[in-house]
Amino acid sequence: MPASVNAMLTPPKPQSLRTQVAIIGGGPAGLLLSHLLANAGITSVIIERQTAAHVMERIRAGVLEQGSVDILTNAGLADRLHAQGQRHAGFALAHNGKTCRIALNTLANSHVTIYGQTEVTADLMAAHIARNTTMFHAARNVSLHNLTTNQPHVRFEHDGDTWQIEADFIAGCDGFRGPSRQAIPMAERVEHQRDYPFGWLGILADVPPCSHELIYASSARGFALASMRSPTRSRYYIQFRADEDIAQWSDDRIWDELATRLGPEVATTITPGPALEKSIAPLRSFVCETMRYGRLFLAGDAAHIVPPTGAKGLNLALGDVQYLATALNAYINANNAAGIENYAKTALARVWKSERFSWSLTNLLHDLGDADSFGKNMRAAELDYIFNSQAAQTTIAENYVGLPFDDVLA
Ligand code: RFL
Ligand code: PHB
Repeated sequence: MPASVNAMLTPPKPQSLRTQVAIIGGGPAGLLLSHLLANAGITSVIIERQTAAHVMERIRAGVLEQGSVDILTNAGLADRLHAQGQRHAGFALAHNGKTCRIALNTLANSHVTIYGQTEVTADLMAAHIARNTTMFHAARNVSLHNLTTNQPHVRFEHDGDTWQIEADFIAGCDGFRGPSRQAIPMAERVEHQRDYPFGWLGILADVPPCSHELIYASSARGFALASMRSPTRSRYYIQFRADEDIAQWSDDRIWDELATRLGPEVATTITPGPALEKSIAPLRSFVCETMRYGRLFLAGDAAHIVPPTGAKGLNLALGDVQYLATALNAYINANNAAGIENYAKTALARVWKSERFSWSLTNLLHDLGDADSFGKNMRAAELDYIFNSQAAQTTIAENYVGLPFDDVLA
């Protein structure tokens, strides 16, 4: 990171600050929330555990729903997204050498946009640097206090100093492992969780994608996904047992495995190349009920996790933030408390539907390691049904492009 950027990120002293909304976590959810609040004339401070460079280097998601594109466009953040994002009107499901195209445009009258989370984060960071938002990076020992009073605060250590941020509200945008959710007493929250005995091994390479649309493949050797970032950059994933060691997977072995799992026809179109990045991610479904405790509101991965099969995680995070910014704006600028009262219920209703879709697509397409043959036959029958039923394809298309938003103020 250039020194000039670092200088702009350095917050002003003294060690105590007052703001309207203290935002814990400077990933996509926290960065977007701060931006939407600033657009409504509301001040915020972002407190992030990692360095700015680390946040901007994360690879992660690649698929934006049109609802997410609209949120970013209305926020004035989408110039590069519109110039560089690729619109996809469909994607393919593959099974036993056959493929079925899910036509998003004809079945759900919409599409998705391929634009990496890395790029979304870069656009958000650029907007904050231009705005000179107060952001603390590399913050340590972040803790939340007085959440059920009208004067909550956040404490942390930064650069050898202890800071206290006094706020009217705190937004917990600190991902699955952050402190915000843990600050809600156990008696006030219920956590619902499903772990899967496998993860994904992802590979990023500067080679042309094997197909102009994404391919989600169910094979006898497990799931594989062919995705992309641009016409010259590919992103692939394979299902990976939880007890496997990434060191055993050379680039060549991954390319061979992808060719086997994606099937002989697709295999001829795969261009292998050296990995720019290789990583593993566990798969998990998780929902925290509630998403509000006093003056603390959770958004994004801090409140819920979906397995990446449905491409929903980032989209849900941006959706929560849209609801939360609307709710805080109505309260702070128009003295209307409906949004902050409705936030958890409205957001969770949408979250549960995306949880259902991500869970069902994960179960359908992965090798679940069943002890008997029944589950395997159920999955094969369901895929066969989907391949031959427009009604089933429509259900998938409708969920994949993103479900509608409710009015959080209603
Ligand atoms: P993030 O991105 O985890 O950001 C949380 C931020 O909080 C910081 N933090 C703390 N800050 C202060 N104090 C602490 N103690 C803190 N602890 C943590 C973290 O450093 C971080 O900067 O959550 P956010 O903003 O809610 O965004 C969520 C998305 O990142 C996530 O849902 C997606 O990446 C999920 N996901 C996908 N989503 C999609 O919509 N489409 C996709 O195609 C898609 N593909 C994926 C994915 C996630 C993947 N992995 C790696 C889990 C593919 C993969 C492989
Ligand atoms: C990705 O390109 O990283 C990606 C695409 C679709 C998914 C998950 C990840 O479902």
